[in-house]
Amino acid sequence: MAGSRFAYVKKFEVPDTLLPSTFMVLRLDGHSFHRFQSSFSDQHAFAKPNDSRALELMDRAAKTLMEEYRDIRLAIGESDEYSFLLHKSTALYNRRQSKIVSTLTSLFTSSYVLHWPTFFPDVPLQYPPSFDGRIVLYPSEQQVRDYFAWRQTDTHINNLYNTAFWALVLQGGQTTTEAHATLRGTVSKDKHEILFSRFGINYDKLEPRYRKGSIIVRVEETSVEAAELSGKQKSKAKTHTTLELLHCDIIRDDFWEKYSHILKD
Ligand code: DGT
Ligand code: MG
Ligand code: MG
Ligand code: MG
Ligand code: MG
Repeated sequence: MAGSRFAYVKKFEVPDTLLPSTFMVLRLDGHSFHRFQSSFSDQHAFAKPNDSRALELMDRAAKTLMEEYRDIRLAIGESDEYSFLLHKSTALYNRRQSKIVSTLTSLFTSSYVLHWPTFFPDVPLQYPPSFDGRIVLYPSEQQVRDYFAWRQTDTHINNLYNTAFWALVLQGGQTTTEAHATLRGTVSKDKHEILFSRFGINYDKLEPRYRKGSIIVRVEETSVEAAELSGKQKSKAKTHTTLELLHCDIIRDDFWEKYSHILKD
C-alpha cells in the first residue's frame, strides 16, 4: 500500500538482527550507582561493603525477567549488575538487538522500582534509578562458560578488596585514603591475612552470596500426568519451570554437568 509522501523516512531505520545460532549474553548495569547508593541519608545508604537488601532486590528484578522471558536459561548477578544467557537458537523478537536490549532493560528497571518498597520499606526512592544494557554474542559453549567464570571471578576480587577496605575503615579507623594505601600492591593472600589477623574475619566463612554472587538457573521438569478424559485414561506431558537461586561455584565442571541443559539447543 502506498504511504504518504513522508513514508520514505522509514527507510532510514536499519536492521540490527543478531547473528543466528550464537549464544546471547545480556548484561545490565546500574547507571552511576556510586551516586545512587550514597544519595540516601547516611543512615539509609547501602550498607558497606555489601547491602543484602540491594542484592536481593536485584535478584527479584532478575527473576521478573526470567519469568517473562523463557529463553533466558541462566543469570549471574553481583553488585549493581546482572547478566542473562539466552540460548543459541532463541528467536526472541526475531533477534533484533535494540528491541531485545531496550525491552529487557526496561522491564528489569521497572521491576526494580516496583519491588523497591519491599526490600527498603523505610527508604523512599529519591530519584528514578536506571540501568544500561548490552548484548554480547558468543559462538561457543566454552566462551559462555568462561564468561560466567569471568563474572564470578570479578565478584570474588571485588568482594575481597571491598571487605578488606571497609574493615580497615569501619573497624580499623583508617581514612579511605589510608585504606587504599594499605591495600595497594597486596595480593589475595595478604588481604585474607589482614582480615584474619587484624579483624578476626575468616573470609571463606563470609556469606556465599557476597563471595560467589547470585546465580539463577531455569530448571524445567516435564511430568507426565494421568488425566481422566471422557472415561479414558490419557496422559499428558506438562512442563513446570522453576527458578533456582544459588550462590555456588560456577567455574568448575560440577555446575555445568549438573545443569547440562543450559547449553543445549
Ligand atoms: P556506571 O556503571 O559506569 O554508570 O557507574 P557506577 O557508579 O554504577 O559504577 P559500577 O557499576 O562500576 O559500580 C557499582 C557501584 O555501586 C559502586 O560504586 C558500589 C555501588 N554498590 C553496588 N552494590 C553495593 C552494595 O551492596 N553496597 C554498597 N555500599 N555499594 C554498592
Ligand atoms: Mg562502569
Ligand atoms: Mg554501575
Ligand atoms: Mg557495576
Ligand atoms: Mg509498538
